Amino acid sequence: FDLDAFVAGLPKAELHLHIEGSLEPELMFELARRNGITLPFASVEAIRAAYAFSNLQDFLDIYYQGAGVLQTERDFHDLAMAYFTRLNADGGRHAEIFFDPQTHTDRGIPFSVVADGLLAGMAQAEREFGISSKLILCFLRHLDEEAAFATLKAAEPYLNRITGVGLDSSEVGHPPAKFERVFKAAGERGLLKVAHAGEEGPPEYVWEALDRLRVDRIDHGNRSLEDAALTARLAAQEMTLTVCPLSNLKLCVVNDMTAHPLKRMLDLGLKATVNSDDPAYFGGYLNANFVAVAKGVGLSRADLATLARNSFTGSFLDEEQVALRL
Ligand code: ES4
Ligand code: ZN
Repeated sequence: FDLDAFVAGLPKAELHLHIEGSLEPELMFELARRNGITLPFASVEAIRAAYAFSNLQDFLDIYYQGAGVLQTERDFHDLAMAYFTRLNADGGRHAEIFFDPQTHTDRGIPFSVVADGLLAGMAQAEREFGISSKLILCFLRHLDEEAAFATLKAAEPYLNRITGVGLDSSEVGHPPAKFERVFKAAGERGLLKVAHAGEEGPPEYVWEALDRLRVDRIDHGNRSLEDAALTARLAAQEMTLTVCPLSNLKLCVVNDMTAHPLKRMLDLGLKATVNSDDPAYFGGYLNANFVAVAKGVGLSRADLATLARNSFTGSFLDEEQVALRL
């Protein structure tokens, strides 16, 4: 069958997308020029050539550097619209977008500038493309619990427009339990909860995300497959995993796409979804991720339809909104 056309034709939602990771080198240059910032790269090609990573930290170092060009509300609005334009071209109907407020507030950009810009982009995407979206505030796990609490406080005026909290950045050495109290506080404020777990970290971090953070989804979750009791728990609970194939390849979480665990996840009855993570850095948006993993591990049309369906039933849309989009 025509894989590209089949994937393009599936209605899809994206559940694991860092908006700062959708900053393409072309827009990075434009924003640098607009804001009078000198980039340490001579050209778009030189930026792309620097995107060779051997692990998560290699990537994070360059990703936080790139985010430095984002200064104004308009910058965040433009960033969001550039992403939604790509999602629309891929047949995406809904997105739940991560943002990292600490990356910006720590360099003097107010929380309101970030949030107002992103929310304006989300409203425009709804008007122009009919794409719905939700915002998930991620805490940077390499920073301390106190900084996460300060971020939750800064978000207070926006909590009616923020759907949930997440946990991202350097995983190993920063277990979910470090953020147990701030996740509890977020839950008490009515926020849903997700956490990156089992990307580079061990299965124990996935157990902790479930039992101590009480998350509603697991982001990545790859290393869950090392623990049969854990995969049984995830399957029984119908826990959604937001899997990111091209990210896993670029960050050397898998050595080759033929070794990607997605097919095994589906065969174990896990509720997996396909997502792009940081598409500007990892070489492809939503459909490219579907196609790459489908070719790598040999997914059937039924598998692809299951993955696309899971992206809606695993989303934070209510049942009526899911039914309208399926
Ligand atoms: C991330 Cl791939 C990945 N893992 C953890 N944190 C992140 N932040 C942005 N992309
Ligand atoms: Zn991620």
